[in-house]
Amino acid sequence: MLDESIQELESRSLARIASAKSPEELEAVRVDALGRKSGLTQFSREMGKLAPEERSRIGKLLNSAKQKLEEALEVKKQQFAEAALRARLDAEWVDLTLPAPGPRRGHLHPITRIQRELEELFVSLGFTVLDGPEVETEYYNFDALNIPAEHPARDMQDTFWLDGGNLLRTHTSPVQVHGMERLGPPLRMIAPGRAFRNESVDASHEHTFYQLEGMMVDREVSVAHLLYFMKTLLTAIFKREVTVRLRPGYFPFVEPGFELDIQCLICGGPGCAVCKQSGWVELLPCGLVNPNVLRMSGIDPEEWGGFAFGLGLTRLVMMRYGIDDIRHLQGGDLRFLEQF
Ligand code: FA5
Repeated sequence: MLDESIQELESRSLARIASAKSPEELEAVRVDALGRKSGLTQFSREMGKLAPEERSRIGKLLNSAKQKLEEALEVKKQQFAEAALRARLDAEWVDLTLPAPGPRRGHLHPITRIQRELEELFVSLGFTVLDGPEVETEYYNFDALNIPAEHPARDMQDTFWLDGGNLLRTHTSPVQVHGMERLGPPLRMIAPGRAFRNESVDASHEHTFYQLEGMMVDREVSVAHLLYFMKTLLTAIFKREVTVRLRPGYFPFVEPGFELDIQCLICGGPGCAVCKQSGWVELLPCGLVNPNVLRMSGIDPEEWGGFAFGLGLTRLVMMRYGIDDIRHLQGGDLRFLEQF
């Protein structure tokens, strides 16, 4: 009776071991066959009831069954371990002869790139690149540009005022004044940099954006000079024909003043969020320097004349790359920046 039960348990367990599909299944067989509560352990408890010669025979049978099961379990366990190792080696295979991937390189921000292109262009035309403070006094941002206190033009640019009466410059035009004061005529300068306005943000307006100021002061400067430089600038950046329109524009520091608009390159003309459905984008206000401005910076307007322009650099970058929302540019999202 007991012999048969032992043999039956042995062959059943061997079959289960052979067909086990996972280490967990194997462990379940081990517990059933050799564990404290089941299988062979049960039988060895019953041995006490047997006659001595029977006891030794059944004892040998039990030992041999136990040994065979332990061996079979061990062999199967090894097979699982080897299979796991093989799978890992396959998955984590590394070709040490492959060249290492290069280091991840950063690159220039599109605004910086266009700014540098423009700096190179203007330097080649005899202009000096100037830098100016972002925190300005009222005098440089407004008064010296012919915009005295109470002048309605102050409301054209919503200002971030700072404690103590200073402000974040609303445009790069104050650098014209620093340039005239420091260098005097004749003068050819550009000043790229940030401007700040306390206005609501949309697809084409940021509170912080880039402008590039330009100024030329010399004898006999005319609108023809101004237009020549504006055309040279746009051709250099777009490297193709772009449609522009010139219309009168009012800025207290130029007379006459113009707005140079570019046909929207995002929609091509029919209208979109960037051009506010108008088909045109304000890009390059400009004009001949108002004699008052020259005078205030110590330059005699009887002897000298000049032109000035205030390029919307951020908008130019949008047009050049077809960026349909200004907020992408300073949003800090690398997925956007990696496209350039
Ligand atoms: C000025 O800031 C004048 N200082 C420009 C100027 C200089 C005129 C010299 C004449 C002579 P305006 O406020 O229009 O002008 O701004 C100039 C350009 O900056 C705009 O055409 C536009 O392209 C850009 N700009 C203005 N406000 C924003 C804004 N909130 N976000 C992005 N770009 C802006």
